[in-house]
Amino acid sequence: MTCVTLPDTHIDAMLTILEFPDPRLRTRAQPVAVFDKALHELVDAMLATMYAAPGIGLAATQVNVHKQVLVLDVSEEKNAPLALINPRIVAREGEQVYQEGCLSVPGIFADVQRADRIVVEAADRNGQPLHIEADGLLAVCIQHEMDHLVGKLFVDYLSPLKREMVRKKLEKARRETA
Ligand code: GNR
Ligand code: NI
Repeated sequence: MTCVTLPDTHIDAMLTILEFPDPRLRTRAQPVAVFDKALHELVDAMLATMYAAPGIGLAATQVNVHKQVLVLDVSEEKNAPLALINPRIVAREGEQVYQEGCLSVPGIFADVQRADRIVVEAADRNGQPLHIEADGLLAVCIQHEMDHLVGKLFVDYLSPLKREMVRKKLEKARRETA
């Protein structure tokens, strides 16, 4: 296992993923201003953590880094990594319902309604502009990850009663593995 340098800390290439109801998941991420080596190392560590989980996306918020950084790969072959920095949705259209999961809410799956098609403006890891027109799973994943950057989780779309059931189920699962 190699080590990477992150801003003001040294941590393993595999980053620790925060789990609901950790209050740090409610933090609003700050825009990235400098596209430096530390940012590249963060992106690479997030991709490694996402692939290892395994997951199709990961937001910096989930690894307790509160910058507007997300990574994803919705390809079958897991060979299409994408990093979006400072993403903004500039257009949205239609509705779709998808059964979502989240690495921060392990073992829980629920239907969530989101926009069917979105247009996203972002920067890539070098600060170059990215323009992405997404539909289907890619659109779901980008919206799910962008929610993380504003402190929102997919379970927030469920009723308070269901969310409480999720919290208790995770608490019980953690007790049993402790
Ligand atoms: O791995 C993931 N799968 C997934 C499935 C349906 C909808 C959204 C996702 S994202 C999730 C990884 C994750 O938690 N990203 O924040
Ligand atoms: Ni998630």
